[in-house]
Amino acid sequence: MKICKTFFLVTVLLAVSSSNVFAMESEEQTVFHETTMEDSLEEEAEIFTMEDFNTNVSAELKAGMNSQVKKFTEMEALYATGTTYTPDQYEPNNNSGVATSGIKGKKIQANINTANDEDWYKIDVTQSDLDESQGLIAVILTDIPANYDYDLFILKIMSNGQMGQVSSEQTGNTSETIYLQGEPGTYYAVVDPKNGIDNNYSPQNYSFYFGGAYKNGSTGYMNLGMKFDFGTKNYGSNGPWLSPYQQVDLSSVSFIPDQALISKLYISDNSNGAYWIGFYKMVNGIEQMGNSSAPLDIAENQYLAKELYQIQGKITRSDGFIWEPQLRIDYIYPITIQNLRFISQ
Ligand SMILES: [Ca+2]
Ligand SMILES: [Ca+2]
Ligand SMILES: [Ca+2]
Repeated sequence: MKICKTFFLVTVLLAVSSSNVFAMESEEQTVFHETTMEDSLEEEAEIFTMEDFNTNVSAELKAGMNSQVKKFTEMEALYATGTTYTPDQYEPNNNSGVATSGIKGKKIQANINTANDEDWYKIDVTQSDLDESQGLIAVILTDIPANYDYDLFILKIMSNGQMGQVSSEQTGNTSETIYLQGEPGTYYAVVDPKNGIDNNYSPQNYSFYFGGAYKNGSTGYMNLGMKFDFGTKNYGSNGPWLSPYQQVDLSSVSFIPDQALISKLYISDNSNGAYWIGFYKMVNGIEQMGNSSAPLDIAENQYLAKELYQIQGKITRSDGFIWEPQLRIDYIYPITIQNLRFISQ
């Protein structure tokens, strides 16, 4: 990529120096028609007095100034009509020696704002980073401004000393996404405007992420507004009694990332504190004895978090016990363009 860019620049310089821009200089002399002051007088041409001249010119100038002159403050207004212009806080970073570090696992905003700009990022990946993300690294370049085309390159000195490179080079402002089976070490990521496109730079930001391909999240305990009123009952040897279920549909909520998998599922004991015997909490048929705050007994990372949840209680004796369960879902989710909004800046 670097070689291509340098070669391109050299080609342009050669093109400029080989064409003789002075060759077209004209040798013709401009010939003025000789009109004397006297001729003018004879032709009775309209002549302005010096005073008129001054007045007219200054009026024209004034009119011209008012209609054409732009103030510097208006230049900001031009940007304000589109996406707000923000300087690239990570500059200078135009080569590996000054590459920006400290961005691992974050979603950042930066921009390609001059013809020669390219943005280098340096990321040190550790074994524990990889352990947290199933060994996978995600690198995502998105929100590329409309009508521009930036590409994404990943470089790494491999253990044998050779340079490894992988790239994503979609056309247009299509997002660039690379998933890597990671190994510990130093990676360089480069956001590079595609060559051969005029004015391929913009003050508008792109978004960039380099980090684990999976992240953890949690809904926290959610009050579902459910009440299970078991009344005053003693089923004794006839029990236990199974309540009707109540359900909550989380299959299309926006506060849980798409494709999230349940890592741990909790159902709380919240209640009015009345006496009970033999109380069991149930979520989609998974049972847990009352007074347990442990996660439910389900396999980790195998069930979709965005699901329909059916909740029931089972009880042997109730002295007016009312259960008001809260549900908590801990999950793991893949870093995709859609899910980037869950990543902090
Ligand atoms: Ca930049
Ligand atoms: Ca740069
Ligand atoms: Ca591209």
